[in-house]
Amino acid sequence: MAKEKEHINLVFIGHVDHGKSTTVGRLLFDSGNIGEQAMRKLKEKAEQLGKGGFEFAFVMDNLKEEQERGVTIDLAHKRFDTDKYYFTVIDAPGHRDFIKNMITGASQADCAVLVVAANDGVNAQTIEHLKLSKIFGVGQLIVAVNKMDISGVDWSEARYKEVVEEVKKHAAPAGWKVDDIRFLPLAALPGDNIVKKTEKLSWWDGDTLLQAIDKFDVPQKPTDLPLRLPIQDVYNITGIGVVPVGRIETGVMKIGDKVTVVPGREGKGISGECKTIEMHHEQVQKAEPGDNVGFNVRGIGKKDIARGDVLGPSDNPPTVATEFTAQIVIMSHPSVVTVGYTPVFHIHTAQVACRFAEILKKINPATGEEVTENKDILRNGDAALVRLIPVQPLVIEKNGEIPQMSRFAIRDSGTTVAAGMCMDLVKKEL
Ligand SMILES: Nc1nc2c(ncn2[C@@H]2O[C@H](COP(=O)(O)OP(=O)(O)OP(=O)(O)O)[C@@H](O)[C@H]2O)c(=O)[nH]1
Ligand SMILES: [Mg+2]
Repeated sequence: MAKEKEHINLVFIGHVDHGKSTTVGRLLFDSGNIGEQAMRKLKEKAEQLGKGGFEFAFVMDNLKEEQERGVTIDLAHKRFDTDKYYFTVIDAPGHRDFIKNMITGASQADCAVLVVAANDGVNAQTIEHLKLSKIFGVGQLIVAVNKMDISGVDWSEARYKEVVEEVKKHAAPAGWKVDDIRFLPLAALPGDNIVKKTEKLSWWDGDTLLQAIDKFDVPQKPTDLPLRLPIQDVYNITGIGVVPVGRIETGVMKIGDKVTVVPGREGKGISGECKTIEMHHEQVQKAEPGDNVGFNVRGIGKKDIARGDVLGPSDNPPTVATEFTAQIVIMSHPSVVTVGYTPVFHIHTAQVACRFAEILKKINPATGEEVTENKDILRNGDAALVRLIPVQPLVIEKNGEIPQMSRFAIRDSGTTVAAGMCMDLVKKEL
């Protein structure tokens, strides 16, 4: 069997209306991933709705409301193949009302393309997305300066350079290494420099968007970090016994390993030896990050562990926290967040209520500066450093040590109200 192409999750982010969906639609169409016929239908539909020019955006914006309003609301995923990679392209919304969908998209992605309209330049959500993509673990970034055709920009190299400098200025405080970001100009609507080079940008001798995304590095599997395997479910299978299942976040699991699952039913952890590992119904000797596995551990019964527990090596078991400090962003809370608030936190496979014990610092997300007024009240858009107390034992790790196990979403009344990551914690001795 031929080796499968490497897979990359790629999210398109940026300010509302800067042309993310149009860029994705163009990329799919110009590379032959969407037929002429389908494209003609979308064009007719866009014209019927009085949204001429949105036909490429409609490739990703499939919802009726999205098409009528000409704005992306929810995430759309599409498979897209180049000679080198197989991408899952994720088109995120730019409008700030739908930021939680953007965050979900960013947390699923390895790499991002930040689309910035040349006429508009850096805008509120350009800055916010630079930050959120970094917070939620996007590793590599391309900045596409779009709408180079638009009147007033007229393919100007000087304007392109201005926008590049503007983005660089905001990328550094958001945590990006500016020298690692790649920049390129394009015009998504007419289709210049997406797949085809263009004479209109005669001064540009760099990559097209397609060439640029093919130069992403394959995301590294965090095999050098300690093993962390959040349990998704536990089955009892005749002939094998108890089979917990889950996806390996970090590290490597091998048959014969001495492993410990925490907190476990008793809250003290439970240990055993890994006897079998199964993936896609086949027995394997070892499993790595990203692998979904079922396994059997001698010494662990069905009642001993449950969803939300985490498995690790017995000599370096996962951390159970009695409290933790986190950096959070409030995204869409119906009112305000204050001390005492106890919503449900979603961390790996765990769902645990945590109480806001203290607001340590309120931060202006646009500048990163501390805000001193109304320090005790957090509203939508606010960032903060807070101290949190889980109401029951919770496995979480510091972002500086195992970032994959540090990120969480806070949900309340069916929506994501905030997101964040653990910066420090008080460890429970088991
Ligand atoms: N002139 C010009 N217009 C463009 C270009 N790319 C996109 N547009 C227009 O910009 C508008 C917004 O395009 P979208 O692709 O929906 O923008 P978006 O970033 O996906 O918007 P949201 O998802 O709602 O944040 C549409 O009218 C497009 O036709 C371009 O290269 N040149
Ligand atoms: Mg869109």
